[in-house]
Amino acid sequence: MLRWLPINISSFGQGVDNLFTLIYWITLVVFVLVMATLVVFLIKYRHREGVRAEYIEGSTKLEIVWTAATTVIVFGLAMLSFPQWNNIKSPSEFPQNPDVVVEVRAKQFNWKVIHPGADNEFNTEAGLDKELGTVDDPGDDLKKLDELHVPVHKVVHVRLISEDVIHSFFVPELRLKQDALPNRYIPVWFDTKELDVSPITDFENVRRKGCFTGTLTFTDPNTPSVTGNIVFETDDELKVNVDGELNTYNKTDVKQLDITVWRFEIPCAELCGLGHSTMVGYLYVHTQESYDAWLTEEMSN
Ligand SMILES: [Cu+2]
Repeated sequence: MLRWLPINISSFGQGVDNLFTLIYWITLVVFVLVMATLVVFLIKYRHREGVRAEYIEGSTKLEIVWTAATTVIVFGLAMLSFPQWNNIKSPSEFPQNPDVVVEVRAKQFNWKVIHPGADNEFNTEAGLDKELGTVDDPGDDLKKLDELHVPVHKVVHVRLISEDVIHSFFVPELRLKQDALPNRYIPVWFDTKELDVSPITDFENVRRKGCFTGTLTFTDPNTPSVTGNIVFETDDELKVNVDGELNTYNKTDVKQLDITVWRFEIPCAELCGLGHSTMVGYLYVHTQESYDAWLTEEMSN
C-alpha cells in the first residue's frame, strides 16, 4: 500500500489500490533501468580523441525481447484490470437491490443531489406532478446542493447526469471516478464497506479518516463529553463546532471519539469552465441511526 494514497472506504477500493501499486512498481523499475542505461551509455560512448563512431542498424534480437516484454506486461495488466473494471463499471455486475438510490446532477459549478424520498421515484417534487405540473402529487423529492448523504456499509446506486458540459464525479476515498455527460444517465454504484466505524483512540489525522460529526470523551472524568463537527485539525488540536461555537480541544485531553458522520470531498475532476476549481461537494456517510434522523428531519422541513 502506498502511504500517500487517501484512505479507502469502498468495497472495491482495495482491488484498485493493488493494481495501482503493481503499476507503480513496474513503472518505477522500468524508469530506473532506462535511466541507468542512459547514464551508462552516456559515459561509455562519450567522445574520445581518435575513436570513431560506429554505424549500427539495430538489433533484431533486442527488438523482439522488448516488444515481447512490453506485450506481456500490458496484457497481464489488462487481464488483471478486467474483473475490477466490470465490478465497478458494468451495470449488469452491480449489486442488485440497492439500499439507497440517488440522482446526482452536475451543473457549472455544483453537484445537485436528489434523494427520491419515500415513494422511491425521482421528479416528484412536492406540489409538482412530473407530467401535468399539477399540485395533486404529494411528491417528496429531497433536493440538496453539494451534499450527498448515505448510510454507512450500504449499497448505493447513483444516477449521474450533467445539465451542461462534461463534469467528472470523483470521490478519491471511494476510488470512484465517473464522467457526467449531458443528456445521458450513467449508472454508478458504491458501498462504503471498508469505512472503519469503531471508536477512535488514535487522534492522528482524524480528518484524513473522514471524521466529521462525533462525540468527544475526555480523559478527565469530570469533563463532560461534547458532540459537534470536527472542522479543523492541527498536530495537537481539534477544532470542533459545537452548536455554532468553535471550541479547541487538545488531543492529549481526548480519550475517545465516537463518530456518527464521516465527510469526504467530491471534487469535479474534469475541467468544466472558469469555476471548475470551486466545484466541490461532500459525501456524508452516516451511521444508520444518524441517517434515519437526518432523513426524518429533512423530510419534515
Ligand atoms: Cu465540473
